[in-house]
Amino acid sequence: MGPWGKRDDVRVHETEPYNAEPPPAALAGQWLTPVDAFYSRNHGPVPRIAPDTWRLRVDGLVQRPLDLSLADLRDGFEAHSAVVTLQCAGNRRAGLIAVRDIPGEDPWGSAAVSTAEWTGARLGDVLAAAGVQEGAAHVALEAPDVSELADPPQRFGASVPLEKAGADEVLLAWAMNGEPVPPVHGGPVRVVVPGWIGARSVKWIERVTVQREPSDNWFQDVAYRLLPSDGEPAHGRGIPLGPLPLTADILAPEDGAVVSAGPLEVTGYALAGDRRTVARVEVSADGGASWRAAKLDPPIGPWAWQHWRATLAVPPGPAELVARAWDSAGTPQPELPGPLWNPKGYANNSWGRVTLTARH
Ligand SMILES: Nc1nc2c(c(=O)[nH]1)N[C@H]1C(S)=C(S)[C@@H](COP(=O)(O)O)O[C@H]1N2
Ligand SMILES: [Mo]
Repeated sequence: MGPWGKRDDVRVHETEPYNAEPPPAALAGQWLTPVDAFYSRNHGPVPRIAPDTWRLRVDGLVQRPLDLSLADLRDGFEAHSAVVTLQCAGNRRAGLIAVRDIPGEDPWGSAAVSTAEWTGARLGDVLAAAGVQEGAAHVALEAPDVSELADPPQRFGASVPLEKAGADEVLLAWAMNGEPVPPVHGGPVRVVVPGWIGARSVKWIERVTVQREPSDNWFQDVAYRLLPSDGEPAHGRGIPLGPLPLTADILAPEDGAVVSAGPLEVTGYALAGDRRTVARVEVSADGGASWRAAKLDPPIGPWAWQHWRATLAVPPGPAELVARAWDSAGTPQPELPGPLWNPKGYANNSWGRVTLTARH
């Protein structure tokens, strides 16, 4: 087993800060991702926080600032569980780097996406206990991990508009797949913001501030923004990323695989954005010249991926597998990464592609 309890075969982009994704096939065909395969994205050292010393401060535009222990959170608020897929905004950046280089950012493949059952208190219930004041519009989330990658170096933070932060699905989670949230995934308590880019699901949450404006934290105000293709990161530039776009991708077979010619089982996932479901997935074994419908699992809940599978006839020789999805609003996935290229390499939701070789 590798660092932080991960499988030996995870692809480690960086050891410090720790950034790793599993082989895509480790995600295939199962709703819940085992913790040893769940991708992990960190911008600074992983803090070790003893559960009995953890505190959560709730302040800003509230009637009653709160200072909660883990016991206060567990005993004072109703517990809720939800199956939620987390996806990093940098998932599939490698496909954008293939279009044009993105210096200084890791070339994440197809597996910066994973699903767990999260259990915790609703952030909305905690905000209600504190009493949100008039004029509040955003909820800033702050963690203790200091990132040297930020300019200037600072703690990791984010903010979420009050409307989303207070929605039923947003959790202060203390359990992941029925076990205490492990340190690398934000234990003792992390925020889970379903349907939004992973960067808003702040780990090791220690301060929640209700305010008029979005957070001025570097990770909200500079990074995790969709810049114009000729733009440079700067304060307040670009579109702050929130809701995830529709994505479908192939998880097995893996890119570069050598398979037997003939019928081939292809599997993958599709994930619709905030408040949409996946309506259709099609798969091609000839680079998109011809398509077949994939068999799509029904949604397990509004915030989780849906897996799909199809059996395709693959003739001997090189082959390109392609997958594409539509969501419940009829929106198709974009075909190519080229027009999606952006300077920080976020939000590549183009058609899933895998090249392989079929042998007699
Ligand atoms: N405190 C803190 N929270 C954080 C991060 C971080 O570096 N520090 N990374 C964010 C990003 S970009 C992602 S994609 C998710 C990854 O969560 P995971 O490591 O549990 O998979 O955590 C988010 N929350
Ligand atoms: Mo991320």
